[in-house]
Amino acid sequence: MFNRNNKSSLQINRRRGTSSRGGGVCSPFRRLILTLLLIAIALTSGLVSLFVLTENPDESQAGNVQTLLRHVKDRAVNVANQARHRGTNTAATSASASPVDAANHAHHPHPLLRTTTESAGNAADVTVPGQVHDKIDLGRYDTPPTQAYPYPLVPVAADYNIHQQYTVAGGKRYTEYTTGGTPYLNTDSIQEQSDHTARSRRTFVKAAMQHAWDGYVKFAFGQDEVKPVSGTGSQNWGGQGITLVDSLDTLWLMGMKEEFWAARDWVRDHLSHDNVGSVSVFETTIRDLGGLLAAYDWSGDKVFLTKAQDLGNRLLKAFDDTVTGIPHGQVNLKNGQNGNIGWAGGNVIVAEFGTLQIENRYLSKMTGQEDFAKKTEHVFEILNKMSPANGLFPYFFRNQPKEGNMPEFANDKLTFGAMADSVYEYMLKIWIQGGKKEPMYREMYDKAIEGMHNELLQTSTPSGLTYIADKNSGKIDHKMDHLVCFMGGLLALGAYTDPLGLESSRAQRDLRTAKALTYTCYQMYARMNTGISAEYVQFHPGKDLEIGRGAPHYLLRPEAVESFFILNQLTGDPVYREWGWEVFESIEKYCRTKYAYGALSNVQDTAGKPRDSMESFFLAETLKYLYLLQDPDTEVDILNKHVFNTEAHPMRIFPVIDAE
Ligand code: DMJ
Repeated sequence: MFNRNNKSSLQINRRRGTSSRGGGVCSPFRRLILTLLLIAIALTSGLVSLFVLTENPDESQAGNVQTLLRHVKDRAVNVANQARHRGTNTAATSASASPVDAANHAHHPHPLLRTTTESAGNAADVTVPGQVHDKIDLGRYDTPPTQAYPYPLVPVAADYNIHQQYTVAGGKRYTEYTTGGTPYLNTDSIQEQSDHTARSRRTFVKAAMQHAWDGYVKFAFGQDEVKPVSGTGSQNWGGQGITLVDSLDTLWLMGMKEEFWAARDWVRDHLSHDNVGSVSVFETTIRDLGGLLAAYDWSGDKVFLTKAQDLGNRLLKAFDDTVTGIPHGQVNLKNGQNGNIGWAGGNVIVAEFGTLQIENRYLSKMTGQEDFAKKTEHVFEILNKMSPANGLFPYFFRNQPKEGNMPEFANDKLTFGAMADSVYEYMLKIWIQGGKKEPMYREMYDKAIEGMHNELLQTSTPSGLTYIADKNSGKIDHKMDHLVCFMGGLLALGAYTDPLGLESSRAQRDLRTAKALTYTCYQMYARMNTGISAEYVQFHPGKDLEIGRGAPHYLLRPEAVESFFILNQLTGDPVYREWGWEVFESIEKYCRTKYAYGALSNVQDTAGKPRDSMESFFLAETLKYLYLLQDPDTEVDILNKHVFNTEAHPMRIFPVIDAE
């Protein structure tokens, strides 16, 4: 018990320069005995640890043993010094006097001395650089969850009619995920239930693909898009068969092989870029070139590679006549003429010229033609030279400056949404594609993510939703595009591949942001009447998120379900499958048409009819991610084997290609 007398003796001791609470002043003799005792304890425990380490047959530990010996010695000296200076504070001092403790508080402790109960904060100090993480025990990285996963995981009956039966509840479901923690234990039995449920759900996603594909085949086979309401075709991409090429690997991954080979025959016999006029270099690269390359990577059919090489050479003309090495935004596939987009004020867009590299590097790797890789990699060398202190790039560049041969920034708008998004994605993914051997890309990524945390990351009120705002001329704009929702998945992938290790404070920060942001994206769906997200949302104090002005539409975009898939594959948390299933049910209910699926004009209008348009990325990305999310048996492995381009086309990474 703390009483008046204790208090006064504490005060007295402090005045006399000691920190002892109850013992009074020590005699010199007692102090000497205590000092000797402490040195003996420290040396004994040091020798025990040394014995344990030298028993380890691993020769590489020798240097670490020496380090440990140094720690033991230093610690013993410290303990003696502390005892000399502090008098009788024996209990507290001896409790922290072992060399194990000393090593845990040192800057680079021996990995053998790591404990399993370290918090995220001090875990940074025990990182082993270059560590590879396969499966992660979530409980180690957050406050360890104790509660079993509480939501029912029920398989869907084969005769379930989503279109008729689903009613979206609306609202703030799963709030315990708001801050990016790990609220529940994922046990073997929960995993089994989730997988079992997923296997029944994936058949419905595949049926959705079948429905959309059938409509395309029936009304628009070989054309760019099918109009899902009127059942007609359209050549709005210059006649590149964009839906067909963009869908190839989705057909493959869903096991729709007959449809895949029929589409391959069309590519072989009819796909030609001879008469395609001016196109977007970015869109054609990510959809058409990326689609062909992934189809080649999965099937091994050379038809796709030959067509891809021809297309790649036409696209390279975008690099002609530019002194900076930054390509033009548009190129005519027929005659090679190039130019920048008028509506961008004659500028080029960082998300466009910064999102060509995965495809072109793969093309070089498979054909041996080096200029695809060289020209597109050079773009990143320039970006690296121009990189601002915070690693964040404004989205407009002048690739034809009035003087000199360096590009210039043409505005000061920062965003992880439209016009900048995928340049950050490619910083990380190019590094992964190359086997993590080109540090410049990873460093650019880490710098940008640091900048994002410092300058753009926000929290809403009242719910505390995490979002990445835009910044215009130094001023925060509290909005977030649906496009930004890819960042949840990207941040998680960055954390799991962090060279500092997943346990480092940087990776833990990024993983937490990844999960929190993905919850916000889920809320962008859950809070709407249709259960579907708007194109962008705005955040207002006290009101969380509202539909952005003039943006109540949904274009069948994939970014939120992309993050659900990545987070589920990396963390194993079944919650992402639940969210993905809700989104899928909403799409079935509100976007399905007689012939395919259509965009929505207003996500709050439950009586609204889908529009007569379906972008190819709905088949290439949205349905693919929804399917993979519910496919426990997929061969896709984003941690060890594959990299997805920004249009969801997975290709093997280079070390895997080299090994096979
Ligand atoms: C797709 O073409 C790609 O995902 C791109 O990176 C962003 N926009 C669309 C999907 O929304």
